[in-house]
Amino acid sequence: MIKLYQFPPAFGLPNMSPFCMKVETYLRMAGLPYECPRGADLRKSPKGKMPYIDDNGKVVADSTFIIDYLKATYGDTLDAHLTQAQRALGVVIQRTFEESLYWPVVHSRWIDDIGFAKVNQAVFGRMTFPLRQVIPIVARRGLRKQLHAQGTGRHTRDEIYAIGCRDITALADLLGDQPYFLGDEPASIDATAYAFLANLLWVPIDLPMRAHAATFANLEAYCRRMKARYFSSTPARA
Ligand SMILES: N[C@@H](CCC(=O)N[C@@H](CS)C(=O)NCC(=O)O)C(=O)O
Repeated sequence: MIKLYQFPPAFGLPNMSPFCMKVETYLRMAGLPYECPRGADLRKSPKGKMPYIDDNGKVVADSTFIIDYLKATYGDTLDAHLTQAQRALGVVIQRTFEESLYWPVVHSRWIDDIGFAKVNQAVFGRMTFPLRQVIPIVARRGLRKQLHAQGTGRHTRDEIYAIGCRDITALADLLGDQPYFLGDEPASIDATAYAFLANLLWVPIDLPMRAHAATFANLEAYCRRMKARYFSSTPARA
């Protein structure tokens, strides 16, 4: 069975990492059985990030490469119906979530004191002294460095949330009144979209981007639709 290595569930979501939740959503959309071994360790990940999978000894890291591998190995039923233009739009939507919106989300969780108070408790709350004192500080410092290197960390808080809100508006307008991002049928891009939008709407960090996303009824309806279709059963945990 496919082993999906990822962070433990948090905030009532399968994962608070949108990249991990993307792969778990894809596995469910594609109907591929999987398990999530407990105690997944970032240090064992080939690329030092989550998620990665082990499929009978074949280890693949990075959510997009994992999905490419799963499509190549088990077939690609989800995207078979797409036109070239829809495939191109899927790539652009994916980049907006993963390369743009992701960074304001990271800021809201790890740098903004309001978000960090929640994340600190959810992620590190069960750690014991002295790790409970040290690890959150080290993790936060690491994320601050990443944000600075990527560039988002050089903007003001207002500028960062303006970038995030503009992405959210564009994505909500693109979805419009369609049931799924590329039309009437779900496609693999919906794994990314659901993972990011559920993490934005349903993680109780009350910052401008969440409030902004909540003004678009289609985004909430979309997340409910995806949840009902693919997560009516409890996520598999080994
Ligand atoms: N491009 C990667 C991104 C994965 C990623 O950034 N994962 C984050 C969690 S959202 C992570 O593992 N961060 C740990 C770290 O940077 O130390 C993918 O698509 O899987």
